[in-house]
Amino acid sequence: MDRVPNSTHWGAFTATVTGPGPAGLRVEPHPLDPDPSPLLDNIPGAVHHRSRVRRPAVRRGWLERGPGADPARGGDEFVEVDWDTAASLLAGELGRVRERHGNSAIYGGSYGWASAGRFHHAQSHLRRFLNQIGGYTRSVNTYSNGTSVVVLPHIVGTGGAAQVMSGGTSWPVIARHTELLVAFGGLRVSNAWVAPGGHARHSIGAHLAEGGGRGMRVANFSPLRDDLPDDVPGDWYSIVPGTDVVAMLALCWVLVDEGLADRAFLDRYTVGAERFIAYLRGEPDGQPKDPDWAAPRCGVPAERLRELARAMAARRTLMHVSWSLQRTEHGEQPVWAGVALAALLGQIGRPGGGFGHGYSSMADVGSAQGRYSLPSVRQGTNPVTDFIPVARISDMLLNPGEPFDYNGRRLRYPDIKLVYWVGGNPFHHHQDLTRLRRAFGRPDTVVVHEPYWTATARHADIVLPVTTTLERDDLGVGRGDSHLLAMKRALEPTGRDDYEIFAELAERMGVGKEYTEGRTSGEWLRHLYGEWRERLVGRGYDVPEFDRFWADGVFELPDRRDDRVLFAEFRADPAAHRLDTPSGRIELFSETVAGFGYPDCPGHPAWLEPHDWLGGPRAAEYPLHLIANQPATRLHSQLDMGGHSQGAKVAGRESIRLHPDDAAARGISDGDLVRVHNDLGSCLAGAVLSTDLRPGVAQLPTGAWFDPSGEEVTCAHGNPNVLTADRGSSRLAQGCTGQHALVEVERFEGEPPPVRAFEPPAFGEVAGAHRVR
Ligand code: PGD
Repeated sequence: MDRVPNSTHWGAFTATVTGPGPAGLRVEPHPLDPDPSPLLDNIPGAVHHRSRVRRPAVRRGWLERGPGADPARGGDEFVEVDWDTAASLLAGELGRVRERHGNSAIYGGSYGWASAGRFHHAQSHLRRFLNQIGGYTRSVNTYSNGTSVVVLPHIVGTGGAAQVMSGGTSWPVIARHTELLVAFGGLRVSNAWVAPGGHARHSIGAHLAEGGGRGMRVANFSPLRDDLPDDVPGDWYSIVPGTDVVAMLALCWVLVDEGLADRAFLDRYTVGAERFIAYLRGEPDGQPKDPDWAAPRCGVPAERLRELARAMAARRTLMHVSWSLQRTEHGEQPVWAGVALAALLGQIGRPGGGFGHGYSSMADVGSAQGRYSLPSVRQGTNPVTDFIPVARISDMLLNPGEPFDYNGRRLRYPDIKLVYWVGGNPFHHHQDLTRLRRAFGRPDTVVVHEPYWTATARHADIVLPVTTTLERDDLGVGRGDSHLLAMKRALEPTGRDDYEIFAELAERMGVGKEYTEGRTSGEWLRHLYGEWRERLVGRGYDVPEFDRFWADGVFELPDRRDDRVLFAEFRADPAAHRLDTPSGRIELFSETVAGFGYPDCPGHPAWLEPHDWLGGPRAAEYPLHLIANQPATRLHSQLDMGGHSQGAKVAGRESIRLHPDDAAARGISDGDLVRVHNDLGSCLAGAVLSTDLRPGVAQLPTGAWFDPSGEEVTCAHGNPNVLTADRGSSRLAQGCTGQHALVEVERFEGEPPPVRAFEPPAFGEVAGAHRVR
């Protein structure tokens, strides 16, 4: 067979099928990509893996007793049924819930990354279908940057926030102009392999090399030295986790104290600087936020902070905050303090200076590509107004009818009877998985479409097998991407496409024609491409017809903006390009936020102690600060059974990095099996010792498939979300705070439970009925 193009969130590739099984599938980086990601190596071992869902399956307890709350969810066996039975059970249950409880009792928030591909985007189809049957309770924001997208509009306006989040100053400008890149949260290149929908050409390494070659230095503020690649010229500021705001406030204090703050910039482009400066000086609380105050809290010596502040004022400086910092309790504060620090420097709107957010959190941030809409399936309108901030899923399921705060509003959790999840793995992504298990026991019915028997599929009542991208045709392009790719089917399908499943359900529920608009999948691809092509041709671009594009396999997108500078227009003329904040300027003090009266998010950037940090009382019992960051060997939990991900496991478990001093104090050697625990739960992991961590810090990435099958530990495989607290960032954003937890680690003695995360569940039968035909 020929090499055919395809794509993932972590890059484009070609597939060649020479025979059955993993040995007969060759996956190679797409020739377009100058710096492909090693995550592609996970594909061959995963697509044929025994953990694939092969047939529709219904939980035995649900089949026998019918819908209802059930703590057995997640531990029960399944009964495989034919498609017709599954569809009729599901259509019947959707009808029952709508009739008896109304559409707001259906939770279709269904967060997750699903797969690349513009047409077969699982959540788009779920929403389109649910909207056509009367709507659903939705979720807002993401686990990635759900705190920033709420706080930034208060600081730089909704439009300004969109500019920050959708790309900011482009990388080529940074490479050419930035002299000092102060990177709070570092620049972890493995995160930048990934962008939603894919990224055809990975180029961040090249931009960093260009900047470094010109003399740009990076100040890496992180508890992890290797949050900055070795070959990038820079300095490590080994910071106590969760204290970035402390260091930022001290840098601000030095700028003010030494007369280095740009007063003219503050007067012309900001409001609230005086209130913020009064806080820095300690007027409200008697505590100046100077480097001597900061050093014992954040672990960076006072003199280094002073020197850095002076260097920042003397050079073209980009003040950068990674998304990881806002995935914490009080995650609003590092974002706001970062903008405040950049404002004091007065370089916002200048090439290579100012503020940046999320460079190296995702491949598309800083992309030079022009922004225009991509081919998309229309989702329709949702008549149900109920929603939750996405990370409040357990709260909602456990507390129906209870009030909660969000961004100045007091809302109530709806009473959910049916949870419908596609393209996501909450038993990977959510915090405090023990609590999530309890929450998943509450609804009447849980439905999941999945290619794999993930923990989420195991916690469902009705599981429908879906195809992977290698088993269907699609259009591949991410935000800020350089190319549109033909994603061509290479393998026979296992399961069905989400589209086919919803088309069948829609037909049974009387909205078949509305859902499909009479098109097959192939016709949809042509239709979406055609609509999109027309829009681009209308803007004067030359775009080939579908058949030409499909035969070529790739189309280079037009309109690169190598010179984009965040807030350049606002700087040039702040009256003509007002920000859409109440003042029209950058708000260093926000009357709006102050007016909400949230003690956990006051009206200006501030240091607020989180529950989990090494300077707090919890550290006496749990003295190691765990960083639960993004894995470098897979995307989230996807393809954890693949070769590249498995290659980094230690003793078959996820590897936890420990500083040698911390390990020695606990009698732990490299390669030992350890038990990581706190008051929320415990997991097993394999120890890897490294001086790239600050002492007192441990690092266990997310994404090891949750395995609650052992008796002794909450997860036998090493999923850190059994240790993270299910707590919103604050009442303002209610964002995910999974990045941090305090823990203790000990050697695991005795016979460890086997890892069963990738074994399909037990299958049984229910007398006579519902057999696979
Ligand atoms: P994925 O593993 O990508 O994780 O959480 P997310 O739920 O997105 O899950 C996607 C699932 O979709 C996979 O199980 C995959 O098999 C399935 N899938 C793929 N293609 C298809 C398809 O075509 N159809 C269907 N129906 N299913 C499909 C990620 C989330 O985790 C994110 S974005 C972040 S940033 C968070 N980060 C952290 C963190 O930093 N620290 C902690 N502790 N926790 C986090 N959780 C969050």
